[in-house]
Amino acid sequence: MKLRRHPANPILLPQPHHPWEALNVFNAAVVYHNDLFHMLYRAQGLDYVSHIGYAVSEDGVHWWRLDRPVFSPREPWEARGVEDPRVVLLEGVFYMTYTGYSREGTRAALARSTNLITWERLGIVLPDEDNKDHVLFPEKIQGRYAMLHRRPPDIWLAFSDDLKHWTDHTIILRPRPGTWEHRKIGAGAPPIRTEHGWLLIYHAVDAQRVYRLGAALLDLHDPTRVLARLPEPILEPREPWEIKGDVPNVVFTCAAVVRDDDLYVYYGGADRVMGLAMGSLSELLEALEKAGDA
Ligand code: BMA
Repeated sequence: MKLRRHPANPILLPQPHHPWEALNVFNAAVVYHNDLFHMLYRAQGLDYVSHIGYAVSEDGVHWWRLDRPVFSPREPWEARGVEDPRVVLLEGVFYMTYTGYSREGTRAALARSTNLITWERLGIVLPDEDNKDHVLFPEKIQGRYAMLHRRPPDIWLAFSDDLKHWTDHTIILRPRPGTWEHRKIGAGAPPIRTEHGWLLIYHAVDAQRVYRLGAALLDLHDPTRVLARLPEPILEPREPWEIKGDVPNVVFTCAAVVRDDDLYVYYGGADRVMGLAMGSLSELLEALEKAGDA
């Protein structure tokens, strides 16, 4: 099963008149709420420091954006940027997991908001370690919060009672050597609840550092159980703006939205622009069912 690129791609470009987003806009979170698509995107100017900008859309394709970032580096551990936001609506509050980047490395951080514009920092959630690609599940599982994260090269799962202290860390998905997932994998969009299980769209890096997207299905009640995983990627770099940009050969997702049977997968192209690829949710679930946990 392959995703289909939207003909309007790329759907968001750098804005040369705004220094903070003049160079790259990529790896955005998107949530559908109150009949609108809301995007929180990673933006870089010539200094390569990442900020997070906000854009809104009626159709998920055409966007209006704010002139200024809604979230910018403030803490020492994010001095070089706030990166790769993923947003979930959890118990009526928006939570944004993001990477704080500094001289010390990358830290898995969390912020919350009720309006998607003003954000309150909740701090580092996985202290004293380089981590990223951490993504919350949009609801509690068996009474606890659940979060995917990445200790290279694997995707891990952890649980928490308070969103601050995370325990029971386990590896749930490992790269498959010799394939398009050879080097490392990381969670992409926040998991989507379906009747068959949690749909996880993730990224994988091969030996040549090409980033592709894959899909897996996790058990609804025990997401440490991988029910299915596709053998082939659902999206790989092909368009010029996916092949050449700031970092070559990258499609990287932080967001997927489901509307009826339409799956909207938002992704950064070559760390420079935002793209949109579409698929049928039922078709993807069917493909996963056929594949099993190969
Ligand atoms: C990863 C992430 C992404 C980026 C990708 C490709 O490590 O930090 O932000 O899109 O590299 O450069």
